[in-house]
Amino acid sequence: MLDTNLLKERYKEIFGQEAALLVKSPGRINIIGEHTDYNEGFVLPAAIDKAIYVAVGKRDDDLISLFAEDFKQSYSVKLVDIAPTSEGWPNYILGVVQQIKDKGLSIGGFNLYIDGDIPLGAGLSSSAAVECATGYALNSLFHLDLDRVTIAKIGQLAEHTYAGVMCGIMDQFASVLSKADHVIKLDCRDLSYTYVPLDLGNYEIVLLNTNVKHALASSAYNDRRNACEHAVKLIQSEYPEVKSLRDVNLNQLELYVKPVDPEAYVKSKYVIEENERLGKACQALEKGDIEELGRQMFLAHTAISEEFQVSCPELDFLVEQAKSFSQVKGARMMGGGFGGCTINIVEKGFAAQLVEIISPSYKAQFNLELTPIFVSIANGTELVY
Ligand code: GAF
Repeated sequence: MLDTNLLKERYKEIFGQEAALLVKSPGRINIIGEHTDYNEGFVLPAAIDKAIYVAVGKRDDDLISLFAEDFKQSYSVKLVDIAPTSEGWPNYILGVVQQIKDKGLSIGGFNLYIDGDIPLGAGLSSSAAVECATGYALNSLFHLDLDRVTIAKIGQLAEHTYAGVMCGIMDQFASVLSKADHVIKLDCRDLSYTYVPLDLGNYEIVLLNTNVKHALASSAYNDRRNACEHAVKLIQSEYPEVKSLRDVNLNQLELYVKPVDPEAYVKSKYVIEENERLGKACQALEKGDIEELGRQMFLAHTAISEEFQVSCPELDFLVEQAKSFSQVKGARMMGGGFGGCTINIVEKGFAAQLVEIISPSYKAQFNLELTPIFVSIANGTELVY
């Protein structure tokens, strides 16, 4: 948690005015269910106690003036002139402004200061947290009357249009709608959801950060989405009522996709089976059956690595190592893939030892540090003041 008084002071130093309000929007974990969201399947995410903080205040002119503490960089643009920028980080804010404009809602110039404690590039959805913190802050500042689900959708569209990643809704939804000590079982088809208590008994969640950031992750992500959509198109020629992989069964894949596009077949099969694994894992969690929950997570990793192919040697190594400890009940790569963290279900008190044992061989093999990240499960976006 960042010192919010310090954030207030920094805002004042930079913009020469008091911030009108400060909003906090968290990063997320996901227990199981990757690359299922944009296929109208299920996900099981939860917000964590690491967040993006956004302080805002109105201006008298029509300028948007931004400052990012992480990069010690500012960026200004007139409200009428906003467009994607090669600067990178402002896109997550400007994309949200664009969506608000596109809805015909009226906003004016504003100052926005941004800081956070979500490790960047670790697959914990810092970009979604930026979008959601911005959406929530502008909603409050300009009295736009947007509900939480709409703020999440605005964040997702900002990612599509200004960051070029055709993501699903999971990250933004988790950032805005999470509830402490619960995971969200979210149906990405109609956005209906239930909160499931995250009670792991004698176990806890430990993230292991590979410290790998894959440069091509966004294009590979979009490729996977295209492969899934191609499979749907092939099936639609026989079954026009099919809308997404959610409506497809393995038999249809086998008949209409496998012979034409074997790669789309394997990837789509992964998605269908991942939804099934999520169902089993969620039931296990509700029954307190941590063994079964962990088993589904290990199976999910093998499938996403071998079939969906968005893992990397570093993630595979960490999951393989985790399997050799009876104190680790489950592990898998988390998020979009190609780097970031594994999520591990570890016996309480064992995490430090686990990291101590794995770190030297990880370093020897990949010349990278292994960083454990301990998280607790937090509420979604909130107004700090
Ligand atoms: C990224 C995306 F942003 C999510 O929408 C989701 O698809 C995830 O990768 C994979 O499950 O975090």
